[in-house]
Amino acid sequence: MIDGKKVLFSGMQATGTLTLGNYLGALKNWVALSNEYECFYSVVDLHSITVRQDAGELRRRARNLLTLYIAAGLDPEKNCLYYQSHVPAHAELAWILNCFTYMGELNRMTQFKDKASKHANNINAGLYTYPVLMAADILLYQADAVPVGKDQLQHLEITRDIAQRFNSVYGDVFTVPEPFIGKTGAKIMSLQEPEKKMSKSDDNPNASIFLMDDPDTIIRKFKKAVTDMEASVRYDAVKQPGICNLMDIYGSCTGKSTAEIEREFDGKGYGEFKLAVGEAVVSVLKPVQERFDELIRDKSYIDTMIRKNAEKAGYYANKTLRKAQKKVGFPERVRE
Ligand code: ATP
Ligand code: LTN
Repeated sequence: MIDGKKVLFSGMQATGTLTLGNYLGALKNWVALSNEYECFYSVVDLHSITVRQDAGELRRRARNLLTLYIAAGLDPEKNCLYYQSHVPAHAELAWILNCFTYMGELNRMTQFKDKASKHANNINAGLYTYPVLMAADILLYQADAVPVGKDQLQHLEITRDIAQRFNSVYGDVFTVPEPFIGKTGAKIMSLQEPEKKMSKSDDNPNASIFLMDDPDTIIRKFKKAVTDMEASVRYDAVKQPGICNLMDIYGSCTGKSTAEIEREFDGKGYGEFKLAVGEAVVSVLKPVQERFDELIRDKSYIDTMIRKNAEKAGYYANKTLRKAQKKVGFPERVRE
């Protein structure tokens, strides 16, 4: 608890251009939850270097991502928006937690298996212990809730196991966090292969909608989206995975339920439906894009918020870090 409010932590990597999946599955929920909780939202740049990055490009993307957090509606006065690399406690706690995590647990992580097969020439130890760093992120702030898309549930589960293991040895050091999955948009699928999740790192640009795509591009990509054989807008995950995905996107952008969408497009063709989905997405993304364009020019505003929020994050993170260090037996620092 901070000032009587429950704590919420989440983070994103600046390893590509954000997709509609990141927005509907994560960022949109972050904004919705930001009044109710004391929120920490990080740009997790330590995680990003588990795959090779161009340094200048990573720096540029990380700044864009922090700016996008604000553009999407997160007030940096109320929410702590910061770079993970500005708070060394993340790496320090991760080391301690590494010593409370079993290789057997890490071997089961599906994201590791996916990324290892994609980057077969660079299966580094950081990629392997990625979930431990993620556990450190969350536990440092004593987070009660962690809003993520479904793909991150396994990492939340291991975070809870590590916290419980540490607590069972040393008493109540860490809050055991709960995942928070939004009702809609939890897993937005690729527009070209609806059995795969929409991903920043997909090689086919038509598979993903990027947050900065202009309206014409968005409409064009939806027109090209893979649909099914049934020729009706009906929610049937087995027969119509493509249409279900488009219905999820439409529902998430308009707030309409599946039944309402089926009624709205009863007797209408895929073409009309796809256009409506495209238009709904354009109207959700346009205000975010406009605000981003304004903010990115205001260098001193962004710099000030980066400095202030890194201090705030550091304050809370260090409190927990000191507690954990003391428990495992590191000596107190002698002050003059
Ligand atoms: P990559 O595709 O490069 O592995 P990513 O798109 O999964 O990256 P992350 O930074 O790992 O991006 O994820 C940021 C947040 O967005 C996480 O909470 C994740 O669960 C969520 N998310 C990512 N893709 C989707 C998706 N297709 N649908 C819903 N949520 C998603
Ligand atoms: N692993 C996450 C990003 C991430 C995260 C976190 C999410 C790093 N640390 C802490 C929630 C809480 C991802 O790949 N989406």
